[in-house]
Amino acid sequence: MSSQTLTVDPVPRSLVQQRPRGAEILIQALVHEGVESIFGYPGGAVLHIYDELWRARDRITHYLVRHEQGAVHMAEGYARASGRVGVALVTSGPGATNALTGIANAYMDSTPIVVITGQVPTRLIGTDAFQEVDTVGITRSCVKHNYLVRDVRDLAPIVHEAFYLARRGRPGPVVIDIPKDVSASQTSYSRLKNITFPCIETSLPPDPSVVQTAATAILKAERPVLYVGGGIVNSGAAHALRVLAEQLKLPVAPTLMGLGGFPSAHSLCLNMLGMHGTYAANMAVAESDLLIAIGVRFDDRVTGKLATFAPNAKVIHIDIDPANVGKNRAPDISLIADARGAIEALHAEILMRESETLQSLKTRERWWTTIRAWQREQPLRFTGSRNQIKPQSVVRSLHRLTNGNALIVTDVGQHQMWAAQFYPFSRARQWITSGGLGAMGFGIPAAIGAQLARRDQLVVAIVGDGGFQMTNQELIVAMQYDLPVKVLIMNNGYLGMVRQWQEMFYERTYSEVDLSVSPDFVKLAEAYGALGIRATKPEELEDVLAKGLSHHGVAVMDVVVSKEENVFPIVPAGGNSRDMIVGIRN
Ligand SMILES: Cc1ncc(C[n+]2csc(CCOP(=O)(O)OP(=O)(O)O)c2C)c(N)n1
Repeated sequence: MSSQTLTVDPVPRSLVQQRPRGAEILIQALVHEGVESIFGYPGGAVLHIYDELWRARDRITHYLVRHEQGAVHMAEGYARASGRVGVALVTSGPGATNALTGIANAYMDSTPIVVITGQVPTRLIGTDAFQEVDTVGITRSCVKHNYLVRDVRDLAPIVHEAFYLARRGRPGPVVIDIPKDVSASQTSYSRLKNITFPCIETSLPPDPSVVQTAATAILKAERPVLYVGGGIVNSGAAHALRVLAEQLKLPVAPTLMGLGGFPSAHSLCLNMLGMHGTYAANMAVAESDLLIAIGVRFDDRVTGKLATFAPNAKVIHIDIDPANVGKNRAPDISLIADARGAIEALHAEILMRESETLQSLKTRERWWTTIRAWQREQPLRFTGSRNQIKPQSVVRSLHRLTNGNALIVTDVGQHQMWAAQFYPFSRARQWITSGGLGAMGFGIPAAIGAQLARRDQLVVAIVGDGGFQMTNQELIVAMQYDLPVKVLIMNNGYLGMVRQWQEMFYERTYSEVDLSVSPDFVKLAEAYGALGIRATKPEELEDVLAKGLSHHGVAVMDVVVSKEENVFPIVPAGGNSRDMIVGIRN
């Protein structure tokens, strides 16, 4: 454990003289952190904060969401698209509980956000006061850190520490719970001193002796695979990864969260691995003798049955978070370091070993022959149709019409997997999805947050007809603040992913997955003032997509797709690559 010193800007003299109240100190600290946007929803416990926010509206823009879950997902989308810390502000009690899904989602996907929650006055805490919940207790297991601010003098240091913790090392959500009397009380405020606090994540450069051992293992391996995840995106390691992969012709298998961290169309890319991964990626991992795991956590959606995952492989695990290493699979070599620094160190070490590199490249040829055969044998494919729109072809058309450049945000379900499979990504932060938590309702608000962060990009939210009905109320936020997201509904009339499992593993007992009674999504879009258009036949698809994508404002494209399409390949839960079902149905 090391000690870290954090230097923060002092609070201006003017504030010291005026004895500002907590709410003003909070806003000032947020301004110092560079916050320009807050997604939030007011209530009794945060009235002082909203009062100050109004006064500070030329420095911080507040985006009034329509449900607190939306606020946190917007903060996540903003953070994931920009690499900055997203901020959400909600009231006590129901505000905090509504925010919980987003907080848990950010925790699972290592997204840096700060969530400020109001709390009942300190004297009422523990009395079951109106709108009281134990926010610190409720969020404990799904935050990187949380605070209950009991004294206004602690407020500014806590805010700065919260931002530091949210973005540092493995990023994640930090909650600051502020009782109403703390935001109201004034303090004579002296200059902030440096803050020192213990820190478990290392910022040291990667251990050179471990780098050497890892380089040796990589150079000696006959069937290595780079298994890379969201850590590549978070640490800005995409370029370094590409250099290393090309240096040794290493096959790259990204996780769902790692998509975009390595170009999907690159000849070394095997595309996604895991439950709905490609045959080649899953077979390569199954047959590999060395897994170079970077910024990943051996999630069960990747490993299936852990005991039989990559059974013959040695594992090098590189991660900034020591808690991640060895959690699910004991590594042979572990390197606790930032992904980018570690990859660059490996590259430099390998550069010095010319003859071993040549030898390694020779052995790689045989491995690639095997991999290419798998790719030829079982490419990603689907059966086309003349009278029904196939969901996979929707993604292919979207890719073509956006020149592969759109920032894609998805909800959760079959459409999410088809987007991951059929939209080749060319850059980091081009793909935003709810991976670890799999939270339906993520897509629309996250896309709105991403659009705010990247006004220069075309942002497309791909959602199912189920997920659309969870958070479509946030479309009015996109309208109100002129954030022209495009929403593509893959409308199959079912909770498709659940229906697929019921078809495959529950003898087609379709229990409570029928969504044929749904609102008219085109009219609903129009009710929000957005463009609403629909495609029901294959010949309408490209026109509808082209019209929706080129619309200047918010557009909702309701694409009615074949109802009982399945996502393949699929490795049944708890199985392994040998149980993979690749079959396509006609
Ligand atoms: C909040 C939440 N509730 C339930 C689930 C379980 N779940 C996973 S996928 C899915 C179906 C999604 O249906 P839809 O949004 O229509 O997308 P599709 O699978 O049809 O593409 C459900 C219910 C979930 N992931 N999140």
